[in-house]
Order: sequence, then structure tokens, then C-alpha cells
Amino acid sequence: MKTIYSPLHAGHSGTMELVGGSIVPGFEMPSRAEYIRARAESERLGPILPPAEHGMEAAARVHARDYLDFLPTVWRLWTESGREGSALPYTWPIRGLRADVRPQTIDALLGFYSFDGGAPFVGGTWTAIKSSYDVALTAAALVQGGERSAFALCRPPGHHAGDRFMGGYCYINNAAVAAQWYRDQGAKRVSILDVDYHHGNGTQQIFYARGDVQVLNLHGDPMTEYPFFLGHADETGEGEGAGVNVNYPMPLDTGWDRWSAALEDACRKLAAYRPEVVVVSLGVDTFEKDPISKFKLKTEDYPKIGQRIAALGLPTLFVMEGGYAVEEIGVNAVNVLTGFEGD
Ligand code: Q9C
Ligand code: ZN
Repeated sequence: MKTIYSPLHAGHSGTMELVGGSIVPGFEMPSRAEYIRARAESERLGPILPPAEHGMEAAARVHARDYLDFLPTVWRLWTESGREGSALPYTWPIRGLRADVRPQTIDALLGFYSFDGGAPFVGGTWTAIKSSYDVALTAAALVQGGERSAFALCRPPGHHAGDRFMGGYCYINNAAVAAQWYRDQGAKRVSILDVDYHHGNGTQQIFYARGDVQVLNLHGDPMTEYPFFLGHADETGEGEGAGVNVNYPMPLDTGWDRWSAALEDACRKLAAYRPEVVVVSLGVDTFEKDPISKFKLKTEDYPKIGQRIAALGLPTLFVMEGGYAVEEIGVNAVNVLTGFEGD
């Protein structure tokens, strides 16, 4: 399997985030992608290739233009207003406030275009976001071109980003962009299987009323786990998308037995949908030693995830999402991919 990787992710570094009342160094750090790249290399997963540059048209198929236009301007607006450190929002237009009026100053715009304070900007952030998007589309094209699978080593991740908002370390929803791109290339139906520990609220929001992109999510129960406000089992889609969104919220301490039963059910629903291509939102923050998550998957479980997905017998694009046990992230992520390939 080919891996698409860009070193430009590394400029998105030194971010800070709010955890339990303290501002601390961001868990979503550059070494994550480097551990994965190194492991793909040492396991001889396949060639590691750079992305081709893409225009923003494919992003505009799932994100609002005004949101996409805002992202490259954030750091300039932030520094022009005399700030240092990570650009972060602190006010959001929730229930009872006006979300229909676009404000004019950077602090307000950051809140207007986000759902939490978990998507910081530093000087290299936009370049990293753009490289991650290019990685996703370049890998997507390999599968479109006839390869059975490809690995988009995306950083930053994407599945929390919705049509007009960032959050949870995510800015452009790489998996959603790729799924839409397959549709635009002629695929009649596409499935997104999200195995990240956190619910992919952005992906669900983007496709919720659509019947042409199935979204299946396995994740920590939002009653007690981030992102808290989406991901319940009764969210099954609406309109044309009725029945095409499937959530598997699971309790803390979920291990392989329960998690793999959910994966089995998801894979059956996926097969019944008969997609032409599968996009896997590949998070490995389900790992027992993940510092911000509460599932109990073990390193030896990850190849079994890949094997089950391979058994679907469908062209498959893997898009990297979360995973914060940095030293083990490479082994766990690549285990899914080698499991898929059957070695
Ligand atoms: N600031 C992904 O795995 N944690 N995102 C919030 C308090 C947010 C995870 C902690 C976790 C986001 C792609
Ligand atoms: Zn996650």
C-alpha cells in the first residue's frame, strides 16, 4: 500500500489547548505523523510519496466558501491584532445568540467558525492544513486509479470539522472531501467508516441529509465523552439520508470484544449499502494507553481491524485521524494497514 505524506505538517507545532482548567501543550503534535511515517517505512508498507498540490474546489464541495476563505487569513489577522501564541476562540454563538451575522474581528470570527477551543492556529497551521488536504486527495486518486487501497497520512486530522466550523484539532474534513471527490468522479455510493475514539461529528453533519454517502461511527458515548453534543444512537440521518447514518456509542473501558462486535455490525451495514469505495477515518486513540481516551484496545487488536475491513473486498482509502499515545501510534496505525494487506 502506498502512503502519501508531506513534511509540511510540521509547521503546525507548539500549539496549546485548554485541558481541565489549564493551558497545556497540545496533544495533537508533529511527532505523531513522524512516528507513523517511520513505522510505515520500517515495516515496508510500501512507497512513501509526496502529495500533488490541489486547488480548493474539492474542499468547496463540502465546506462553505466563506469558511475556506477565512482559514488562510487567521494567523495574519491574529498577529496584526498584536497577539502571540496560539490563535484560539473564546466566545461562540450558541442558543440565544446570533449565528446568522458574520462578525468582523478575529476573536469573534474564530468563535463564529468553530464549535470548541480545540483547533488552535500557529504560524504554520494553514500550510499544514493545506498539505493534509493535498495528502488526502492525492491518496484518494491512487484508489480511483485502480489501487486496492492507499494511506493518506493526514495531519492535522479532519473528522470533527463540519461544513462551516473547525474544532477538536480539525480544520478541513479530509475524509469528507475524499468521499465527495469519489462521488464527483462518478461513484454512486461511498461509505465512511470512522473508527476514531471520538465521534466524527463533522463528517456526520456534512452528510446527514444525504443518501449517497453512508456514515458509520464507532466511538465513546457522547453522554460522557468529547464531542459531547453529537454521536447518539438515535441519530440515523434525515430526508434522503434517513437510515444512512449509523452511530455506535460505547461506554468507557470498552475493549476488543464489545468494540469488535460493533465493527462487525457496521461492516454488515456497510456491505448491505453496496458502496463503490470505502473511506476509513483511521484514529487509533482507541488504544488502552491513549492519554485522552478511555477504550482498551491493544496493539495486537489493530491488525484485526484491518483484516475485517479487507474482508469487505472494496477499494479502500485510509485517512489518518486521531491517536495520542505518540510512541505507539506508528505501530498501531500501521498494524491496521498491514492487517488489511494480510501479512
Ligand atoms: N481541550 C481527534 O481525535 N479534547 N480529536 C479536548 C480539552 C479534544 C480529538 C480536551 C479531543 C479531540 C481527531
Ligand atoms: Zn479522536
